[in-house]
Amino acid sequence: MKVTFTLLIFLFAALTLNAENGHDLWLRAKHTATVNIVCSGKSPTLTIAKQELRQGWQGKANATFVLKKKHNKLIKGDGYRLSSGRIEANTDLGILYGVYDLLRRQQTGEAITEQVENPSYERRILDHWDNLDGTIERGYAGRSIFWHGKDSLAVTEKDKKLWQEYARADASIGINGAVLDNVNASPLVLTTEYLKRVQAIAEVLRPYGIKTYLSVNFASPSVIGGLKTSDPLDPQVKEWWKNKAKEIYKLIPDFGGFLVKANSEGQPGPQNFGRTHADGANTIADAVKPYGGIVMWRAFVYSANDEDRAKQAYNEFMPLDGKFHDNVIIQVKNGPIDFQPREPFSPLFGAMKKTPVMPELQVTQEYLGQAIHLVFLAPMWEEFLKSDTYQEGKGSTVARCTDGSISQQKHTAIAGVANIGLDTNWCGHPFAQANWYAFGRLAWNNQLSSDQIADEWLKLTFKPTPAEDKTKSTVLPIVWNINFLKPVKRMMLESREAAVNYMMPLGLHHLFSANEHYGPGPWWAPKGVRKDWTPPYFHKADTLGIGFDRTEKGSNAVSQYHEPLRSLFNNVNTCPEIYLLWFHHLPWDYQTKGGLTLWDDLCYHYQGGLDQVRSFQKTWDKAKPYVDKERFSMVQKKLRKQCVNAQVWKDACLLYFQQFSRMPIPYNIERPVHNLKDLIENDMKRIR
Ligand code: BDP
Repeated sequence: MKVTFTLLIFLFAALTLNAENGHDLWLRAKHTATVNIVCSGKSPTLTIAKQELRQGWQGKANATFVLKKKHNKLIKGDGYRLSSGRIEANTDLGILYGVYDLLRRQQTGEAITEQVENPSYERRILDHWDNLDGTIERGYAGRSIFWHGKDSLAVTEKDKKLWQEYARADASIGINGAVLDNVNASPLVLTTEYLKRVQAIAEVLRPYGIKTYLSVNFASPSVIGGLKTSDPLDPQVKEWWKNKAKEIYKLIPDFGGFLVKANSEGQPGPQNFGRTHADGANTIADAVKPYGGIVMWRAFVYSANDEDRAKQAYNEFMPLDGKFHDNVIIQVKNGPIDFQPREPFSPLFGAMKKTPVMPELQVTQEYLGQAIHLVFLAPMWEEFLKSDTYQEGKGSTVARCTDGSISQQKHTAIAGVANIGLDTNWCGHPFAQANWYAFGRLAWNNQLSSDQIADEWLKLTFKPTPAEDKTKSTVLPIVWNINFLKPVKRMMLESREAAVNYMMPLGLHHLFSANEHYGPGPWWAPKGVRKDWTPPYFHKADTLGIGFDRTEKGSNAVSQYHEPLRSLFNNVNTCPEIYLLWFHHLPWDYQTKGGLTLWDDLCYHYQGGLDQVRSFQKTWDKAKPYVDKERFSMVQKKLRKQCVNAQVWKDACLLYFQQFSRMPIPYNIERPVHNLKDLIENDMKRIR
């Protein structure tokens, strides 16, 4: 009996050993050939570079490859020059990045021509919204990899192993910074016991070129420092920040700096003391300046007043342009509201001319199906980065307004809110890993296309067929099965538009129920909740029509955009239809470009989104022969749920809006399968 039991355990262990759990991300062990590395330098980073090259080499067997630190004017920051036999860089980290690029090219079959690769942004940062108790705000992949609560501040070997794997994954795609705690920051993170843990994390991240940053609570001087005030102009407060910075830099000499959410959603800030955002940012920035640190000051601010929420950040920050010290960067979310499935770019991009501005993207899919829906975000970020602000004439894209190509900037940066947790596969959904990957790749090169990123990720993440021949000394050329690659890539590239279609097409936004931001709740407006947190504030549906009037006749948010955008958005005939109901309140029978009524067009979009998800299910089922069974079935299950959800979204929105439009759902569209009353009641139950 005992023997059989042991045997069973053994068999189980043997089976699970080979089970694909997704933990290896896009960094999979592969068959390699030997390579002779010539590298005279020595450093922890170079040791990693050599080891990676040895472990991952897919070129000719016994080839010689040179890694060389050499000053080259064409190479910027941690950029590098790559050729078939050599990587040159100004820094050790540049060499490591070159190695990862080379290995990626070898594995995906991309050409290795002689080229210089420079990063678009100096700082490429993941913001972890991790709380010190181990929970993660808007995290959908388990608890924090950094924090486990006050009673487990001691650093374990397990912690360190995971941090190292995390650092390696980040470095392999060019990420060079991590904010370790939530923007809704606990003052405790600045106490010595927590800083010690930050130090330990920084030590593991350092050889991979990743700097640590912290989100800080503006009231820290009074809350943990015992001061009477946190007024940024108070000499004692200034002194407190200086001493705190000194303490941090002693522990972490390469500490990156602070991220601050101030006077936003109830967080304390300089306005509590009658001071401006600039006063607040400058005091903290001065404290880290002697050590080369920066302050990323968030522009995500809005109050519950009568002003259109979409206008408030611009109104508050534009008058402060030029008043920030030179190590402050204003961190602005891609859109003027809040990481919606689709928003036009925030008008602050390009408009602040004397202050550097950095984009904040959200990798975690708070508003895009969380870790359940398959939504590849690169197309959304590409759309954003390529948006023309016209601030300095045609071609002033958001990318160029933020990466220093339009105006000289001392610092450039981009941040992404991470989707990483303790789940074995890091991100919850196997395809959510692609969003982490895409963020890193775009931060490195903001001109990359979504197509290329999806292509790379698929090739690195799933095994090629046919299998490699392990008996040969040279690695066989990899042949990608087009029956897998093409349709799955197409699914990824369509997935964001699909989500827009079944959630909030034609410029609709923020139709989510409650604070979960997952399911639909166009009706959701409980008593006592701030108006600008409820969907009716955003869709403004009534019997006359639907949409938020942001034209000159409405909130005039259009005026915050540079011409010709201002006029383009203001005029319903020229406003791009993807932003139609973002900028206009229109009658239900308004004729859209395709000659449909607005109501019919909405119906077709919702149905279209649902149909797209169904087609993704088919695509994925057909991919079965090419994918390991674990990830295959996980994605299959999640797609089923996504499909059920898309149906709920369609039914909820159409049945709710139909009460106002009083028009029939076109007869060639599937009938709803839910009742509005049930949807609303279930929604309310779930919230309670
Ligand atoms: C919203 C999130 C909230 C964040 C906030 C922020 O719902 O949890 O704290 O943004 O970015 O998207 O500060």
